[in-house]
Amino acid sequence: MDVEGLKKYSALHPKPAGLTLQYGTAGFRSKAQQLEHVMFRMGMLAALRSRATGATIGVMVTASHNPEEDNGVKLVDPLGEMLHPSWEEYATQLANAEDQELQKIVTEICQKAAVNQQKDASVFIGRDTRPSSKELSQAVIDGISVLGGQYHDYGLVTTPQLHYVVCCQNTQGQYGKPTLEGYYQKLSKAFTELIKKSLSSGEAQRQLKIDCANGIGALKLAEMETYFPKEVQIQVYNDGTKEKLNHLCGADFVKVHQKPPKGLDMKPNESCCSFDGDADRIVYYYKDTAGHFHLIDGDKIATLISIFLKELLAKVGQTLKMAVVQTAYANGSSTRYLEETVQVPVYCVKTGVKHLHHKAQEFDVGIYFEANGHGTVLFSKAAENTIRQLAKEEKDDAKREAAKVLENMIDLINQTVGDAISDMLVIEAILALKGLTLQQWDALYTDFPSRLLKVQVADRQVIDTTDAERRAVTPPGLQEKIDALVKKYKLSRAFVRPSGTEDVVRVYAEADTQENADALAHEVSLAVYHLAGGKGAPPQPI
Ligand code: 16G
Ligand code: ZN
Repeated sequence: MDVEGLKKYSALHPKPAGLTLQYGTAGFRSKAQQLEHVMFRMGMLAALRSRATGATIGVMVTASHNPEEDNGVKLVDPLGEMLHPSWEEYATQLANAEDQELQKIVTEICQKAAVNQQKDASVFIGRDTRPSSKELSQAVIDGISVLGGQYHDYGLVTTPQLHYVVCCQNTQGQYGKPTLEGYYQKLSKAFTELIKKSLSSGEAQRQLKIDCANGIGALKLAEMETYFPKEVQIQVYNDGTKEKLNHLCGADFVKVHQKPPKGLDMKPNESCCSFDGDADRIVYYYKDTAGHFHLIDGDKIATLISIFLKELLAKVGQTLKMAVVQTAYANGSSTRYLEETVQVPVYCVKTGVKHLHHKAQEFDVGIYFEANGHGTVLFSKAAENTIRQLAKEEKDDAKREAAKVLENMIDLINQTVGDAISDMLVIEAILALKGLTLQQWDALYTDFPSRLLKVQVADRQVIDTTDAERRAVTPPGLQEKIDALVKKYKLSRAFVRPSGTEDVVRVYAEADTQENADALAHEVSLAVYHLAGGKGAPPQPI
């Protein structure tokens, strides 16, 4: 280790005294000015992780749907997955070390994780459009360089694009070319082939309005435009030239507030969707002729994809094991519809992409979506090989054609992580092939009324949960109280969990009517406030 270099560079990126941060579900997130040292150190950690795995590691500088003033960083593992949990702890240790302890902590990590410091290290870097991102990614570069690592800076990319290029690089091109051009070509080729099939069955031109949250999605859609088939017309709104990132727009805003974003004029029955700030989430919506807003969230996206893939798998005559993975936030109506009508097994896991991804890997075809619009589909290697072979060699025309559609779906889906651009193309292709309007898609099932609230407590970690966060184990008495409250309402369900990204406890409730869902959520909030050390004034009724 270049000890002098380390001293010099860490002095350039000093840690503010007394600041401790934790590598959580979304990596590190904070106000941008507090993050320079974290970026420098995550550059170092990526170099170490690269040496430990013998592969290229990704570093993405973004705070996703958070306000423009925030920023964040997360590491991407060799196959484009989230950083392995055992290294999250090293990330936290390194980020919180005092400047003079850095060398010692690096040596400790190398010992614990058996990192050979003589090996080559290779890191890919990407960043979102935040004003602070460029400088912060320079700090990442300093961290990689100080430990003698090589890097490639992709500059402005969506989070899923960075995951994609990392995966391509480490699979020797099997997943595609590790360039943005390679990404655009792969997706657009698959999409064009799918769309052509729908056009031959008489589908009209498709139109879609996209709210890009004033973020990176707008830039990347513009780059991709030349690759799109002309049959699909997209209009980009909130492209970042006028307004602030994520301000009153984007997938998170639309989902949380259940209303259209600012800056997108929506006529009745027009198809619209929103990306989030780093383009790894998507939700759809429309306004009906009476002016009512209809949100089509991640649960309904998972449902559409499940129906489509199940039909195709039946057509190719393969008994591949398919399942849907959700979190406790999935609307109960979606779970019921998937299990009873689509007849696909549904699993519930803890909040956070890594948990969903991990579970989905257990199946031949694992579809996972969070209600907030983050999700994708994973195909096992064996399933993929079978499908590709059938698409090439199957004698039965109908079966072969179905296998070809599946093959294009495999190529269109970004299997490394949820990807708004890829998901949008998947959805558009399915709607076109099935000849479905947004209204018909929306009508598959009706969401149960629900309410999501936040409660402030002194220490949110006093709440410990089990059963994929659906039951509280501590503080004592809380779950019993929730059970009693839930019993008061019909078709009801409620759970509480400490947020992984904000200093609050989240409360979720469903019931037969909106009034009842609101009342139940409020009563559960009061129970949390009283039993888990509420801060400030007690929660008010909605
Ligand atoms: C992070 C997670 C997201 C989850 C959200 C929950 C990743 C990449 N992102 O944004 O999946 O839905 O946190 O936030 O895992 P919460 O813990 O504050 O409710
Ligand atoms: Zn995001």
